[in-house]
Formats: sequence, C-alpha cells, structure tokens
Amino acid sequence: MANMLLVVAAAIMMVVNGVAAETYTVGDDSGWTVPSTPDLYTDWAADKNFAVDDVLVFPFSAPHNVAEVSKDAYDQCDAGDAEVFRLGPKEITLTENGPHYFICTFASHCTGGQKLVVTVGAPTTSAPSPTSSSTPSGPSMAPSLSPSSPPPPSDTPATGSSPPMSISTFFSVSFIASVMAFLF
Ligand SMILES: [Cu+2]
Repeated sequence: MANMLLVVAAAIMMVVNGVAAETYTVGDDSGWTVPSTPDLYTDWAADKNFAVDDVLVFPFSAPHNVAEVSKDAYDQCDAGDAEVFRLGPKEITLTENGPHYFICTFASHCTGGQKLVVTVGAPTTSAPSPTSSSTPSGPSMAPSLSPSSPPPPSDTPATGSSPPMSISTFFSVSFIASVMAFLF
C-alpha cells in the first residue's frame, strides 16, 4: 500500500509540475564556434523560451571550449576563474531562472562572437504566472502601489473557512480523490 501511495505522489508531482525539460543544440547546424555573423547566437536564442531544467548542448571540439560566466565576464570576454569545459560536446542544464552567460575562452573567439546569453523564465506573450513553488518572488513585492480593494473583513462561519485553493491544488486534490475512489 505504501508503494502505491508513492506512485500516486509521483504522478501528482508530474501533473503539477507539468512539461518535460527541453534540450537545445546551441547554434543548431553551426554548432559552438566563431560565428560567421556576430549575432548568430543572439539570433539563435531570440525565438526560444528557456525554462529551468532545460539543457543546452554545446557541440564543439578543440580548441573551442565553453564556460558559464558572469555578465561582466561575458561583456569583457574574460572568464576569470570560471570553470572551463574543454571536452565537447558539453551539456549544461539551466538550473535557475534569469540570464545565463556562456563564452569560449580560447584566444579571441569570444570577441569574435562565440558568446551566448540565454534568459531562463522570460515572460512569454500569453503565459500565466506559474504556480510552481520554486520561485518565492511575487505577490509580496510592492504592496502599497496598487489602490485595489483590501481584503474584506471575514465573517464567514468557522465551519466553512478554508484557505483559497490554487488551480493546481484543486486538480491535485481532485486527482487524489479519484485515485482514492479507484483504490477503495
Ligand atoms: Cu572557440
């Protein structure tokens, strides 16, 4: 029975967390190299919506390499003490929201355009804000800027009071209920 509950819990996590991670080949057919046009990697990233757990594959061979660096290092093409991966192809998983900067540290390749910035979790045109628990930012910011209605005083009877459900919580509970109905 405990095993069954574990399976159910795993299924719920998959339902709540949604889509699987994507894998992107940097530069597509061009690979990771000094590009023929300086904007190749900017253009490559421009039409993609990167998410946490997506994977970038940098296809290269010596003498190229890849390092994830700070914005300053990216701007100045100076990797400093960042870890440099010299064996390609190299897979790098995007583990955090925000911008990620990559350069090749060999000779002047970076200044020649072998540099990439991808932004993870960038707002898309129509996506609702995710209810994922991984990002604690959000409604706590700027509480005084909007003049919208304050929460009304609650006079609901004690028997009916419960915290509001998010959509995903609702579906999770529904899912659990249907599984339980199936099991018993
Ligand atoms: Cu290079």
